[in-house]
Amino acid sequence: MFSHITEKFEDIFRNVRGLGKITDANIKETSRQVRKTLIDADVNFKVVKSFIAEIEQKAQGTKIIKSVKPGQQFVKIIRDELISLLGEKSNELDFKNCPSVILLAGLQGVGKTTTAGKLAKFLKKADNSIMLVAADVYRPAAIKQLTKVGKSVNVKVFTDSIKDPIKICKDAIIKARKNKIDIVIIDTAGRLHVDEKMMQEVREIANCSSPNEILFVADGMSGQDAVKSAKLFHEAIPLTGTILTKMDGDNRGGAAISITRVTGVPIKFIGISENIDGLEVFDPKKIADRILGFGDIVSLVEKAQNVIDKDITNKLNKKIKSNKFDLDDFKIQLQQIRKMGSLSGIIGMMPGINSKVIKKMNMDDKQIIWTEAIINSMNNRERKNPNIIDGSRRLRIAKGSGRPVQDVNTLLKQFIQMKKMMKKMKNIKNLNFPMFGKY
Ligand SMILES: Nc1nc2c(ncn2[C@@H]2O[C@H](COP(=O)(O)OP(=O)(O)OP(=O)(O)O)[C@@H](O)[C@H]2O)c(=O)[nH]1
Ligand SMILES: [Mg+2]
Repeated sequence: MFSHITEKFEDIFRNVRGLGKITDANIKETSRQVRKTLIDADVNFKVVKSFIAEIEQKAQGTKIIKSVKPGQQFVKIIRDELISLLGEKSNELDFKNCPSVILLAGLQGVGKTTTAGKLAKFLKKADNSIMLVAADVYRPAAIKQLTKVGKSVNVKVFTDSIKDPIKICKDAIIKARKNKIDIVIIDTAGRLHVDEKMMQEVREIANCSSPNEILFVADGMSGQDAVKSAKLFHEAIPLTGTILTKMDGDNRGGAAISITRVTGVPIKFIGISENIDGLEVFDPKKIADRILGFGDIVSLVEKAQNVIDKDITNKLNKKIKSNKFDLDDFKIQLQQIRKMGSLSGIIGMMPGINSKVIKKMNMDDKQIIWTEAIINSMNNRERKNPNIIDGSRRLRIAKGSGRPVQDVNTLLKQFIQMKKMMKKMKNIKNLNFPMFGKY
């Protein structure tokens, strides 16, 4: 997420932090670099203009204040302004009614149906009863897709084969009310463009379902197109928020940075993977810190808490303490890490880790898969007792996994080192993340 823009900001801040004095010349130079970085990130030009004007004016104001570290002050100005641009604080969903209705709308393929499932899972955590409503009656497989999504999160899905989304929504809400459902999430059909037909349909669905939230789902990868469509949509039907999906991709950040200022509508969530857990509450402070390369340990811990299975972790901890941790356990541990998303994404959230360092570390997610393949090629005895893996066994394992013998050697060497380390750490409370390195 945001790797390119983060790298640029890290370079800018390296110079700014060292400034002993804020002068007209270095204000000008810094804002020139910030402007270029934002433009390259596909941020809306008007947003860039007002951002630059704001930081220049505030930096001018600090010229006269005697500060111990003027450079740091300048960094703070940029951070504060970015937080303000992103909307200042998280915006919660409105749940006043019973049932509360969330209407999801957006263009084709942006991730509405996936997001409906993610939202259901997210809201279920707070003990809400949820109903998903399949109001996309046009795409042949749409109802099936939502049904599957609902099953995966164990949430009821209201479907009907009639081709009338308005009636479907009306009936769904009547049923939800009868069954005392807390939250109804309506998945609507996507269109190629924001056109009158789409608007009309969403308007009618909104009229009949009185949603507490109308959320525009937009593809974060599509940059200013996402911003434009959200703006057009909001002009026709007032939105209560946006959700930017696919933020895990190679994202320049332009949509996330511009959309709130351009539309006046807050971003409420971001989609950060294809998985059903891949939804994050949008927090301007956290995102600003990620964009600027300050890391985001809070999100990392939250993410770990969400996806890492406590029972498994406890079992592994016990094994470590009794020195019984073997390669099978190691494989389970790798699978847990893999659930958290891409390795570079995880490492990127750690404060103080420079994005260039991440690139250099060559954090290839394939390495985890390869390691699993190597472990899979071992037999039970070998996994329980790696000491018996001699030269010919190594050759067999390498062949079986399709990896060079060198990789098998490295894995075994690192596993032995890790076991030694575990032996030394007698009082481990929680398993952290050993073995991030390259095997
Ligand atoms: N990487 C990534 N992929 C996502 C995310 N959200 C959705 N997708 C993928 O985007 C594709 C389209 O998702 P859908 O949920 O079917 O999109 P939709 O808006 O319902 O599509 P239509 O109903 O056809 O308009 C799927 O392959 C999803 O897995 C995300 O946050 N990250
Ligand atoms: Mg859909």
